[in-house]
Amino acid sequence: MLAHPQVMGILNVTPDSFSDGGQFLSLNTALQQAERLITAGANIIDIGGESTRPLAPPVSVTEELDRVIPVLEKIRQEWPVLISVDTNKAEVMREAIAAGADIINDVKALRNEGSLAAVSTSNKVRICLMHMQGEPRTMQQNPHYDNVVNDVKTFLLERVQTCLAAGISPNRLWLDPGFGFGKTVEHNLLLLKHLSTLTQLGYPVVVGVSRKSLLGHLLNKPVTERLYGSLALAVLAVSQGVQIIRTHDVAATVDALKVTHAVLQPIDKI
Ligand code: 7PJ
Repeated sequence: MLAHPQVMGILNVTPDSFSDGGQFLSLNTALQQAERLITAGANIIDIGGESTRPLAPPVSVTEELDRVIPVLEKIRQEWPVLISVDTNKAEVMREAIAAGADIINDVKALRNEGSLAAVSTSNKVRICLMHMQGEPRTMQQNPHYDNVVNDVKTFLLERVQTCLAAGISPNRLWLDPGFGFGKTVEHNLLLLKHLSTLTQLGYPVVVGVSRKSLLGHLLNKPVTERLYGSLALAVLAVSQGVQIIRTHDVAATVDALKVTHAVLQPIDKI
């Protein structure tokens, strides 16, 4: 049986995220949004307390914990959904795991001090290792690769090896090429075209293209009008074996992936 693709709904609890910043700051608003995502069919809720926008101000550990942990605890109490925490801080990882997070989603792929030890406090939490070239503040200035597909693959395999050497079981690892993180439009398109190079590695692959500037460039449309483009890329990704789509628009993505999956799965009757 081909696994059904999973939809990871984005729950930003930041005042400054690029497309929905500031809307979900209070606990109640965050929970209402979580409920909307779950009702729309999200399998995973990805809670983020720090924006990775190039010009976003840094957030302290305490501030990030205050934003993320109460929301995580409440969702854990109320719904049986998988919970992911989008963070690159070891302290936030530790607290999130202690509060019952199922997945740590790290745009730094556990390269920050203490992160490997933090995710090792559990022997079951999943880890999404994402590729990023450079640092959020400067990553879009002049991204360069010899061969973007190969370079991203090599980086992710190196991070996998580091995790395995630290005793993390391979079935806990997910990979993500990190669309928009130190990549030109052409780099993003090449990665999208060759996603099977990553899915062939045998780890679940996550793709997050929802409303991103790649779509803005291709469509010349603002963030509020990038849904159809986002759906096209989600379908292209899943047709190459991607198992998890990270998105703001859960209901539309769930439908798009349901019909995609119906075609992709083995059909016995001719
Ligand atoms: C991603 C992410 C992504 C994973 C963000 C945004 C920017 N985590 N966190 N993959 N993007 N795993 O949502 O536009 O692509 S923040």
